[in-house]
Amino acid sequence: MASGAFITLEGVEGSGKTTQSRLLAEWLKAAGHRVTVTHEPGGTRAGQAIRAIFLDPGVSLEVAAELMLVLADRAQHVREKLRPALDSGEIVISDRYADSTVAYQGYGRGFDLNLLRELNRLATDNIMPDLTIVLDCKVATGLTRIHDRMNRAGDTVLDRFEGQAADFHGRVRQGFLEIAQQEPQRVSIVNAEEPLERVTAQIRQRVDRLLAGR
Ligand code: T5A
Repeated sequence: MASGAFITLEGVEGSGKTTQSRLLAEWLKAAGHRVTVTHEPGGTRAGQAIRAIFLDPGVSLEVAAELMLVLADRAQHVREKLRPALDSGEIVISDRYADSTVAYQGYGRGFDLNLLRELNRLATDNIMPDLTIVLDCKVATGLTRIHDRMNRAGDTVLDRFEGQAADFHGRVRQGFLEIAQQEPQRVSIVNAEEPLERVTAQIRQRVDRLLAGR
């Protein structure tokens, strides 16, 4: 049985997961916790290779192949990184995890949700987060942030998911909201339209509650 705490951040593109994962880790470390920050896909060496194919807009993938890739990434990630860190008592923060598969490949691509839950069970080895924060914002807000970030970096190429139509991203957003509705004990929604500091404060409040109850 894992003894650390497992926190995931989920949400649509550009909702602020990467930024908030970093800020949360800094805050927890300053409070004396041992923390691992990681992400999916790509949290391991094998995962980095998978991520490169998974996101490459020049690679055409059948949706079943897309699903298998992200599950392979997770299976490796859990066994190589997440479980050892949790077993050693660390707080693990993952930028995306199993809920992303339900939202993107289930609600977005149309895969059977029960089948995805079974496959997730295999990939995760039954390790589920103690707390999941869904950073919820309008699809347009997130995509505008991505475009602004790309402009600042002089980047012009959207990845395979960023380039999907708005209705795909709308279904993904709906997926996250429904997951939160189905599992209110684990999943908490934070309004990611709010200014950065306000979002950070909301996340800290929920993490404080989790840690106080342990
Ligand atoms: N995927 C993944 C699946 O299809 N199935 C799966 O099972 C899994 C695990 C991963 C892709 O893979 C798909 C989903 C994804 O499409 P990725 O590159 O890891 O791709 O992309 P994302 O996880 O979507 O991460 P992004 O970097 O695109 O977005 P973030 O992390 O949500 O946003 P962040 O923190 O980088 O912020 C974006 C910009 O907005 C600003 C930041 O400063 C930054 O410039 N920002 C704010 N601005 C104003 N107000 C706020 N509150 C802000 N918060 C952040």
